[in-house]
Amino acid sequence: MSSIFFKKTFSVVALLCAAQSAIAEERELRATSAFGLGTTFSRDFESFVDWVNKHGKGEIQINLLGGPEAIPPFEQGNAVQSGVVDMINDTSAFYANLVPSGDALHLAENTIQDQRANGCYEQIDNIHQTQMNAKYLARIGDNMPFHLYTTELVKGLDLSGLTIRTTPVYRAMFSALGANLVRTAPGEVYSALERGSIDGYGWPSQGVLDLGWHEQTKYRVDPGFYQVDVNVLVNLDVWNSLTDSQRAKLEEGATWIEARNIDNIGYNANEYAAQAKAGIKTISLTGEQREKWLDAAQNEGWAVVEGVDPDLAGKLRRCLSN
Ligand code: 173
Repeated sequence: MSSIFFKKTFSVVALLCAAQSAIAEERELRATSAFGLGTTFSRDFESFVDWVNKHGKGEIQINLLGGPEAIPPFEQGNAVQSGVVDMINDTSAFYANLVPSGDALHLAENTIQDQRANGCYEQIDNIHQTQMNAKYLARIGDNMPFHLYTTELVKGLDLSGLTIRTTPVYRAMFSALGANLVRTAPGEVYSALERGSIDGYGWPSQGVLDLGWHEQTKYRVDPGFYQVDVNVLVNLDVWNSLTDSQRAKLEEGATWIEARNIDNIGYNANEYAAQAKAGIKTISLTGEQREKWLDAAQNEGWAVVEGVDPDLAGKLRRCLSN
């Protein structure tokens, strides 16, 4: 009798312990986004978070704390590096202070799927690990080019006399074409346009209407150039402290969200139509001007990365090209 009692007590205790250790094993990662929650460049990240929270129950969860109001956009790289947060959704242009060669990412002509297949992903991951103590988990934004948007009619390739809002993405190109540059976070663009302190801004194909900037924008210059990189990064110490299975779950979510990058082709078309409807006129560069515009984008862009690290620039250029 006493032995049955013992066995029963033992198994109840064992069960309780097992349940407790399962609970203890669930990890919660605290995350922020450099872009406003609910806006274009956070939406896919929010879908990724929902995916992980649904498929990672009992194992890994993500607590999305907020956007630029939680941590200023240009500070989020430092925050994930130091472990103030565990995960961020951010573009390399906003953490260029930490990973200067990250400027290569928006120069990519291929997709993250190509980069995973040709070994480029490992190199990019390695740069993030060594330079900013972060795991490069996912890239969102493929198939979305950047554009110049203005309040003035731009004639040809000459941007002299125009003050343009930039980030490191457009700096080298717009400066080579003669523009005066002001670097601002996205949150300051609307009021800068309203005040007339800028005559235009660089921004991707998507998101202008989302932010209400169409009210202050007259023109978009075509063609677009480069390719958006919005990256999901995880503090490296946190990444290393996860179990294999927790890491695998996050990687599965990364593959899932990256597979949706292809949808951007259709979204771009919708966005251009919506911009036209909102009164934004297109300035289309053609022929030689078009070639020079695109050449300025690529050549000036790569010159920056070569200036940071010529050897690395060469390696990245090979694996980010078609
Ligand atoms: O213009 C920007 O703020 C910028 O560099 C960027 C990069 C990726 C997505 C959206 C904006």
